[in-house]
Amino acid sequence: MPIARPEPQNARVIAHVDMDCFYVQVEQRKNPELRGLPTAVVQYNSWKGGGLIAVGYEARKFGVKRSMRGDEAKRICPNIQLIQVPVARGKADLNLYRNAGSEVVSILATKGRCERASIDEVYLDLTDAAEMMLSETPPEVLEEIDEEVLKSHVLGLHVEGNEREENVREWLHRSDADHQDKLLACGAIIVAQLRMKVLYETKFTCSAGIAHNKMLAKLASAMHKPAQQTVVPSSSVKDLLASLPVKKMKQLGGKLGSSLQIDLGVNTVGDLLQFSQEKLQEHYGVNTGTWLWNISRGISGDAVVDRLLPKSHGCGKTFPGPQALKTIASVENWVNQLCDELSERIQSDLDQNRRIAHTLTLHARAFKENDMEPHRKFPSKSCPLRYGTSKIQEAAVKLFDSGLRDFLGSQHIGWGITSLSIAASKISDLPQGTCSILKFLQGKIPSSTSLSGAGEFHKESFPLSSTDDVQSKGCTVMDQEVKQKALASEAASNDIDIKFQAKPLKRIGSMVVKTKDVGKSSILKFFQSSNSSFHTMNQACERSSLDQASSSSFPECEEHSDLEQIDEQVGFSEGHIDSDGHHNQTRNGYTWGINMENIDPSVLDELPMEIQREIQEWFHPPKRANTTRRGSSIVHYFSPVKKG
Ligand code: TTP
Repeated sequence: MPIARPEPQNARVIAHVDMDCFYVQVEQRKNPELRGLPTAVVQYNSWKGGGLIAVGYEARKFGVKRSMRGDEAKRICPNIQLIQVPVARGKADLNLYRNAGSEVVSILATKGRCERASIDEVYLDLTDAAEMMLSETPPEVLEEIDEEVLKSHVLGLHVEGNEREENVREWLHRSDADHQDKLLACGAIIVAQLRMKVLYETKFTCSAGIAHNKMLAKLASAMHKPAQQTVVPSSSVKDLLASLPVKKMKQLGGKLGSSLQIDLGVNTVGDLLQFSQEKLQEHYGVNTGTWLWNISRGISGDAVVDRLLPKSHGCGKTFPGPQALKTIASVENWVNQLCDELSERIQSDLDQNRRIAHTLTLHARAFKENDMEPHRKFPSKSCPLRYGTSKIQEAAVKLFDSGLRDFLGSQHIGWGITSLSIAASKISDLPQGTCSILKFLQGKIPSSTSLSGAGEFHKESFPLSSTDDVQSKGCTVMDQEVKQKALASEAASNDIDIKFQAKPLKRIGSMVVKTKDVGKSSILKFFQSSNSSFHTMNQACERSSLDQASSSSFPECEEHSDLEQIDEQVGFSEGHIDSDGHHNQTRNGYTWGINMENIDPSVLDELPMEIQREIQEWFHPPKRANTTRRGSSIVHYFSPVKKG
């Protein structure tokens, strides 16, 4: 359910940055010979050439779309390069893409609060950076403005042919603009520089929207792709929303949007303006009614949450058509494999980021033969999560059994499973150091939701709940101290200085100078020099915002196997990453007078993993002292996920 939040009083600058055809770019960086060629990434399964999950812009010119299968794509674009997603455990292995996304996040996070919203998109709150720039080096005093900034699309700005860049320059320079627009102008400069930094350091292009809230920034980032940015001045909000079909607005793609169309005859977000707040509240309740009233005016107070790490971990697999699983044994086999992967990922999150997931959830899609109740869906089930692969497997199988019982009800008929996914959510930071043991022993880490729980899977102490019961708890924040150090060192190591503190004109200029060797500062030029086809895609492939505004679901994705898909089902917000962090345990010299031999190993086994590890370390200190942080750059948080 959307939540109505008033806009804060102070003007904000929010950016939404979205990578362009992300998996394709990752594959093209891995194999540069693919650059400039029509390319798509396909699911590994070979039926009709596999399902396309990412399509490069060169291929889009031929009409290739994500909903197609490889064979069809080949028919309309015979030269298309179809790259298979890496496979592990018989399913897509997205680590390559997750890690690539993390590289980008580590750069974007250097300029303000950063919320990683999915594998390839982030929100940035650039208010402070923009305010600082405005007070020290406002755009109106800049003599030289980077070409990438001048290429910005400013909604509502009258542009004709070659005058565009000149008009954008004037808009940026306006001394009579209101404070909000001046901040947005600063935001446009900062974002252009961040995008260029991303390009030069990772070789990936991205597109961005810059506005005064998340909702508008997200709409704008999709309006001009690839490798472009769009600014939404407040004066253009009304026009933007007037023509935006309700279904394209985030949160309105489903039942609420349909109800607006059918019950109120509303087709565009702007159409909502004709209804009073009271009327909307009458129809949809106070919260949703207020939210609708707000969004029709472009009001959205959602804050950018400081989150560089995923809110949950998930993995899944689909079994289309004849591949449907029809026996308990085959389901168990797949549940075990998914749990194996999930266990590895949450363990890695624990080791590297000191974070614990508390809830395990299983989702499935199923059908019944000769179904008398076709409306009944396989219910999602969740329970407290205990660490250790076998424990997770055991719990997940029980969740499945419980779901199947509910799904079949009293009917004794054949069934099939067409998709399975499991997720670990409600992730929180681990308490620091050995005090976690004390807290655990004092019951401060609630054992009912802890890593071990009471050991046995009793229905009373380990209740199965439907997913509706699982509340999204919002973000988990990275260890602040570690993060600040990382940010500080990241800032210190910036090749491109984008602080705008001293010698402002030169700084802008210096960036141009520093990037000269790859073409005069424009991201598109970067590609022109190495790849001519990228140039033309600029015009050919502009998409309307409408394409993207509701693109957070993965409808045709056979096995996106990550959280967009799972979170959709659980009702969580988007977000999935795997990132390295750092595990820096302090042992406060406790010995507790315990001899390891005196501890019953089975008791030890039942303790949470991190406590087991602490105890192990008292008795068997690691050979290499682990008291310093692993690397000082934020990039170290996102080094590749360790493989089993
Ligand atoms: P998107 O950001 O939706 O799309 P994109 O980056 O490929 O292209 P665009 O330039 O239009 O933004 O998705 C990011 C990646 O997520 C995409 O490259 C592949 C993956 N993905 C799936 O695996 N399945 C899906 O259904 C979708 C939508 C994306």
